[in-house]
Amino acid sequence: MGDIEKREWALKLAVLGDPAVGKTSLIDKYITDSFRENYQPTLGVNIVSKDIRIEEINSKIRLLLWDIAGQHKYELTRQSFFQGCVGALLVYDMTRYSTFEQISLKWLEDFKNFSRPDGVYILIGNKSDLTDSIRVSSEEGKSLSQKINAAEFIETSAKYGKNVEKAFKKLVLHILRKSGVKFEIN
Ligand code: G3D
Ligand code: MG
Repeated sequence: MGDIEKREWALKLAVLGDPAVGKTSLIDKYITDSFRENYQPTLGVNIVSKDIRIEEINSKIRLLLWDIAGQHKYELTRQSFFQGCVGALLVYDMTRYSTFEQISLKWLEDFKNFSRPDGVYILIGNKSDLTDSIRVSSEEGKSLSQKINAAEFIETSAKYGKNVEKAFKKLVLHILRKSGVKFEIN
């Protein structure tokens, strides 16, 4: 099988959303127990890399996950933040409605304006474990994801790791498929 594995990819992905929605927690949960390299914040972002295998297409992929470290600095550097970015997780906090509204008002706009025109994004409602404080229903999330043409809608809990791996994996699969690689996404 070794010689069949000829593709190697590096994908730059952004994790976007208002402060404290759980962007860094999602990334931390995702890369725990895996090889990781931390680049110290320079331009107001944290960049973390993770190497994964995608069995569906027998390929190795290096993910570069870009995480906003400071809101203000991000405003100044967002053009370089998005340069070469092929996908994003658009994250809101299910317990704070304003973070949900900011997805279409701000984060999707930025992604569309500054990243590649064929960029792929998934809508993420995070903190699904806080069941008593949920202010954004699953129906509203689903409905927004359809309205904005998100590739998927996934509710996650970074705290308990629920659907975290799935969210990143799906984003990668949708990007690969959009780039012309043929396989099924279940
Ligand atoms: P950010 O990177 O988007 O700014 P963080 O957000 O990852 O720093 O998370 C902000 C706060 O939300 C943190 O709490 C973090 O523990 C919490 N949080 C993130 N994801 C979840 C989740 O899925 N469930 C719950 N219950 N909490 C979550 P603190 O108190 O450390 O500020
Ligand atoms: Mg953070």
